[in-house]
This record gives sequence, structure tokens and C-alpha cells, in this order.
Amino acid sequence: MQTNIRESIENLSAEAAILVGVRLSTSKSDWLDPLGELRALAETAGARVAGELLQNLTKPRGKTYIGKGKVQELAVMVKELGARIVIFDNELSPSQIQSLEEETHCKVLDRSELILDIFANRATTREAQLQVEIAQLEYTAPRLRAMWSHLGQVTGGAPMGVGTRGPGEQQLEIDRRLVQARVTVLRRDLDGILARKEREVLERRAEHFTVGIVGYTNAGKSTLFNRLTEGGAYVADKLFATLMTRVEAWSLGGGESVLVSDTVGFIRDLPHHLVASFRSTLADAVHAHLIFIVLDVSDRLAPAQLETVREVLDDIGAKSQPRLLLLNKSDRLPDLGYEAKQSLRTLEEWKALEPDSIAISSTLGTGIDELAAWVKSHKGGARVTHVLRVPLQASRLIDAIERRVEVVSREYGCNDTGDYVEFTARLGAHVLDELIATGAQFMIDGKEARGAKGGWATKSRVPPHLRDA
Ligand SMILES: Nc1nc2c(ncn2[C@@H]2O[C@H](COP(=O)(O)OP(=O)(O)OP(=O)(O)O)[C@@H](O)[C@H]2O)c(=O)[nH]1
Ligand SMILES: [Mg+2]
Repeated sequence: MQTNIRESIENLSAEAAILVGVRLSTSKSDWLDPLGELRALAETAGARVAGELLQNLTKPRGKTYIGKGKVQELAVMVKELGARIVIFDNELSPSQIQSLEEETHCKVLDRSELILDIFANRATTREAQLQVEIAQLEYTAPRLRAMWSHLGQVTGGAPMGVGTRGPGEQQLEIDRRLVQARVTVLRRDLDGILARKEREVLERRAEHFTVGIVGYTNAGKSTLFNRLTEGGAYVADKLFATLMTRVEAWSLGGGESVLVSDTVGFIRDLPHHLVASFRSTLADAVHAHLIFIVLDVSDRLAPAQLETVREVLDDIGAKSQPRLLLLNKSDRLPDLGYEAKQSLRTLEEWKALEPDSIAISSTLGTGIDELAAWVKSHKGGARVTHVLRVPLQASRLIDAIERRVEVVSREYGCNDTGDYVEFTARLGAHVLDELIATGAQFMIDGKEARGAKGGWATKSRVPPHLRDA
């Protein structure tokens, strides 16, 4: 069952749309082009933008969000431009949507619904489809009352005010329960997929150094991913070109490599339950050892986008690992006209504000060597030579050592507990912590790895998923 509670807007192709935005004093949109992002989203969804309407307000006007005069202006625009859809930049309540639809005789949706629609059309894997359907149902469910009272009027039925229990009200209850039941079934399916995925992510993390590429949508994440790895990620000058995560190896040179993941982009003001629905897609980033924040510094809104990205990272629990800011599309800065430059920070200004950032161009490849050197030096912290004696049957641990550690030599031997291999190896403290946290029995420099007094590993440095119970 696909959601059919609100008429699906699945095909916005070539639909004439009118964009509406209310600029509140708290608004985070671009003051020079307040509807720029909504326009890009609408075009990504396939709509044809026929007109735009803007209003400055200190606060929304209750019933219709925009003022009375503006509603009338909108109704005239809809008629004259032959618009089939009105898209609001602001989040609307179900009753506001209903009032606006009645007054304009046109379908109305808000920014979140538009984003969901884009996701729905792009979702190709079972996981993405489940996530989208759950998010759609949860976003739609609270709108059911408005839907049914609307229907009551359309069909000439009794008005469905709050507290009335007509046939529509019963239908409403039935539908709510159906929606709830459907969400429960979908969640169970999704949980199964997610549990498997989470295991894979944690296994990858235990065996490799992992880097999660994150950033605002269209910042250039997939372009960077393709530049670092064998690539294959879809790149497009569109919002939400990437929906699913990809993981590939990035060779840093000198025989060292790390695993890099590319994932869905972030966007401002995404309703919280939507972020929650896509949390699993971000699992690779949440558990990565290191996070790259890709920022499009040729976008006027870069400072606000950076703030959004940092907020979402905190929200999804990616708080403990280092984050490296990458000032991407730096190649575009010199070519921009005088006016554009006036509203942009220069690279020098960015560097002064974010001293640990690295300027890159994913398309040209500038800054990538510096990036690789940075990752190499931060990968294992200061490296120390240790002798690791590991029983041969601890094959997973041996595998992890071979992958994660710079092995200087290997010697095989046998004692009363059985066959073992003794690695002389150079490794950083956090890699050592992670080897210990696997729980395998082995010796480090002649001492038991587990429970050694004074501790080889401080509990806090062991990732939570690897800690002993
Ligand atoms: N000039 C320039 N363009 C870039 C650079 N990096 C990416 N782009 C362009 O920016 C657009 C978006 O790139 P993507 O790599 O798809 O961006 P993304 O962050 O993966 O976007 P989503 O997956 O949609 O969130 C494409 O047209 C790229 O060619 C860069 O360093 N310089
Ligand atoms: Mg992408």
C-alpha cells in the first residue's frame, strides 16, 4: 500500500507551480534570494516555477499563514498562471493547508512534503523506500482530520468540527488506526534491515579506519568521494542527487588506505522525525572515526549551511569523532563577479574563522594531497612500536591487525596454550584500544591485553559498541 491519504503528488513533472515564502525575523533563508533553495527543490522535483510570492511578517497569520490580502493575491495568481500547485517554504499546519486550498482552489504543499516527494521518487532500495513511506505516513497522519473534514464539505456531508462524531469522524479513526498499523509493519521490516546494516558498519569500523563525508546537499560530497576513490557515485547539480550511502577504499599512498562513505545531504529545517527516518542512512557517518564536512564556499549561504550541518551531526549523535572542515569549490571563487564576491567570505576569512579547515576543489583535485597527508597523520595518532602475540585461532583479530596496523615483522611460535603469531607492529593508541576492545585474548609487550592493571585502554576511548558489557 502506498500512502493515498492525501492525493499523491508523485508526478510534479512540468506542473506549473507558485512558490510562496514568508520571511520572518527568525528566517534562515537567503535575504538576497529568499526562495532560491525552494526553487531548486521544486525544479529538482520536476515542477515548472510559474510565479513567486513573498511576504515579510513578524509572525505567521494563524489560519492561512499569510495575510488575507496575500491569500487573495495568491488566488488571482493561481488563476492567471494556470498553476496546479502552490508550494510554501514554511511548514504549514494541516488546518492552514486546508484553508489555503479552499481559498485558492489549488493544491497546497509545504517544503517538507516537497522534500519527501523528491525522496519518494529517488528511493530505489528497499531500505530507502521503507524510510520514505514511514516518513510520509507519519507526516500525513496528523493531517487526516483536515483531510476528512475537507472531504465532508466537498461531498456535501456534515461538517466535521472537532468533537463531532459523524461517519467522517469514524472513518478518520479507522484511517488513523490503519496508518498506525501500517507504520508498525513497515518499522519492523526496516528494523531488520537496519540491524544488519548497523552490524556491517560496526564491523567495517572495527577492521578499518573510516571517514564519513557529510555536508549540505549539493556541496560536492559525491564529487569528492569520486575523486578520492574508484568512485562511481552519481554527481549532479541537483539537490538530493545522493540518497543512499556508498563506501569505497581511498588509498592514501605508502600502502595505507581508509574507507570513505558518501551519503545523503543535509538541509535546513528538516522536521525532526524526517531526520530520524534517515538516521540509518547516516549510520556510516555516525560511526566513522573521522568526519569530513564538505562546504560549498561559493554559496552565499555557506555559513548558515555549516551551522545546519553541525546541528544535524549533533542531532544524530555524531559527536565524539574529529570533524575536518573542507572548503570546497574554492576554484569558483576567483571567477565570480564583483557583486557575488561582496556577499561571500574569502578563503582567507574562512581560514581565520576555521583555522583547521582545508581549502579544496573536488573537480580540479586541488588540496587533495594536503587532505591525504592530514588523514595519514591523524589516522593513528602518534605511533608506537608494540609486540602483539596473538593465538592463531583468533583469526578475526589477526585479520584486523593485518588491515589496520603497520606490521614490521611476523614470527610464528608455539607454547603450552597453542600456536601463535607474534607481530612487531607500529600503531597508534586508539587502534590499540580497538584491538583490545574486540575482547580477544592476546598479549601486548608481554602482558595480557585484557584487564591489564593500569589499563592499556581507557574505557572511554573504546567505541561504545565495542566495549565489554
Ligand atoms: N566548480 C566546482 N564544482 C563542483 C566542485 N565539487 C562539486 N561541484 C559541482 O557541484 C554539483 C554537485 O556536486 P555533487 O558531488 O553531486 O554534490 P553532493 O554534495 O553529492 O550533492 P547531493 O548528493 O545532491 O547532496 C555538481 O554539479 C558538481 O560538478 C568543485 O570543487 N568545484
Ligand atoms: Mg551526492
